[in-house]
Amino acid sequence: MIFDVVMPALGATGGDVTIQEWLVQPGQRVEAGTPLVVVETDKATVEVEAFRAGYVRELLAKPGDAVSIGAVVARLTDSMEALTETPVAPLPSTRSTREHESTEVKASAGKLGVSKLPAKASASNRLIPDDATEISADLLLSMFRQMVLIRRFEDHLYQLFLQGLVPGTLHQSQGQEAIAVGVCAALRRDDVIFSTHRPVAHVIAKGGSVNAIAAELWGKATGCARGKGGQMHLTDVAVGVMPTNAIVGANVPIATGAALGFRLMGTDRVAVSFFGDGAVNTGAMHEGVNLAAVKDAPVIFVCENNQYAASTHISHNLRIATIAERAKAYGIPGFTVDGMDVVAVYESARAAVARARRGEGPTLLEYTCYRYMGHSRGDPGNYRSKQEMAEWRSRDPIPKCRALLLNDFGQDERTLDEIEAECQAEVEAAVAFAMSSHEPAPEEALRNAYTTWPEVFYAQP
Ligand SMILES: Cc1ncc(C[n+]2csc(CCOP(=O)(O)OP(=O)(O)O)c2C)c(N)n1
Ligand SMILES: [Mg+2]
Repeated sequence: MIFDVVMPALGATGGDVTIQEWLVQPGQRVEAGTPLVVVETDKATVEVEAFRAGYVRELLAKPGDAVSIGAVVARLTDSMEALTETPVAPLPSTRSTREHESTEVKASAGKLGVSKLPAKASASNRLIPDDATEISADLLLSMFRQMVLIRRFEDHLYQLFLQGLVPGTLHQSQGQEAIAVGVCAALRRDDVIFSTHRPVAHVIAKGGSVNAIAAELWGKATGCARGKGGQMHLTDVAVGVMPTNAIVGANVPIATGAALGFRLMGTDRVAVSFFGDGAVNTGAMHEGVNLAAVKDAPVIFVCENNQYAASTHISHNLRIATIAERAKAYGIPGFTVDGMDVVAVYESARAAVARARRGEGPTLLEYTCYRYMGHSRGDPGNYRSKQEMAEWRSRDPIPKCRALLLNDFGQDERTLDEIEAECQAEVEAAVAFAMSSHEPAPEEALRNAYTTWPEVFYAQP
C-alpha cells in the first residue's frame, strides 16, 4: 500500500512552510518517528517525522519549495514490493486530502468495532469510587487504566497530527500521566480542577469524556466546549473540570477564588490548581497562593515540575533547589514528590486534600516529572540530550504501575493486556466520533460567550 505524508500544521499562523532539506532518500527504510525532512516555519526550523514505518517511495517537494499545510510532500509504502506499484492519483487539495485520510481512520476504528467495546470502557472514565480511601487492587487498576487511556490517546493524536489530520497544535503530556491520575484519584466528583495549556491528561483523569475532548480538538459541535475552545480550552463542568486557561499562572488565583467560594457555600469541597514550573515565577502565582494561605482556602497547588518551561531549563529560572521550598515563604506546607510514581502522587494528594477539607488551608505539592515530547507539536525538543530523555523514560510511570500490579496486587498479564486493548479501542472510537461529528452552526459563535458558571458548580453534593 502507498501512504501519503502530509505537511502538518507546525507554525503559529498555519501559513506555508519552506522545505530546507530531506533527511531520507527514495527506497530507504524508515520507522514511525524517523525524521524525514527539515522545514522552516514562521516560528522555527523543525523536523517532520514519519507517521508509520515503511519505505520512502518518492519525495514530492524539493529544497526551497514553499508548501502549504495539508499538501502531500512524500509517499511511503508498507513493503519493498510496493515501491514500484502504480501510485494513486495525487490528491488535488488540502480539503480532499483530509477527507481521504479521515475515511481511513474511521475505517480502522470500525474494524476494531465500537459495538465490541465493553460497557466499562465506553462509559465515564471516572472509575475511581468517590469513597476510595486506600490503595486497593481495584483503585490501582483504575489508575493504571486511566494512565494507559491518556497515553494511548495522546500517542494516537501525535500520529494523526503527523498526518496533518489534527487542526491547530497540541501540547502533549506523555510521561506526566501519574500526576493527573494520582491527584484526581484523591478528589471527589464535586471537587474542581483548573488546568493549563497542557490539559488533556487532567480532563481525562477527572472523568471527562474522551469523545468530547477529541471532538473539541476537531472544533466540532459535540466538543466539550462545543467546538469553540480547542485544545487549550477544554472544559467539563459536570465532572469538575473548570474552563482551562492557557495563560501561564493565571489559574492559581482563580482556583483560590473557587475554594473560598466553596467555604462560603458551607461545603467541604476543594479546588486544585495545576500549573508548571514556568508558572511559579508569575505574579499571579504569588498573589493566588498568598491569598489562599492567609485565608486558609481549601485549595491544593499542584506544580508539575517537568524541568522545562518551553525550551528553558528550570536551572535558568530558579536559584533554589526545589519549588516546594517556596511554600515556607507563604507559611504553608510544601512537599517535593516523585511524579513518576502514581502511588506516591495519590498518597501525597490525599493528605493535602484531607487537610484542605478539615479547614486547615492550602498545600503546595511539587511533582518532579518529564514531558517526553516537545513543548508543543511544532517543537522537536532538541535542547535536551538523548541521555537525559532516556533516563527519564526509564522511570516511566505506566510500566512501574504495571509491575506493582503484577508483583504486589495479584494481577495477571492477560488482565492488564486487556485493559490496554480496551483503552486503544476507546481512543480510536473517540477519534472516529470526533471526525464524523458535525461542525457548529454559525449562529453558535456568540452563544455562551458571556455567562455565569453553570448551576452544577453551585449544586450541593
Ligand atoms: C503569561 C504567559 N506568558 C507566556 C506564555 C507562553 N507560554 C505558553 S506555555 C509556556 C511555558 C510554560 O511552562 P510551564 O509552566 O513549565 O508548563 P509546561 O509547558 O512545562 O507544562 C509559555 C512561556 C503564556 N501562555 N502565558
Ligand atoms: Mg514545565
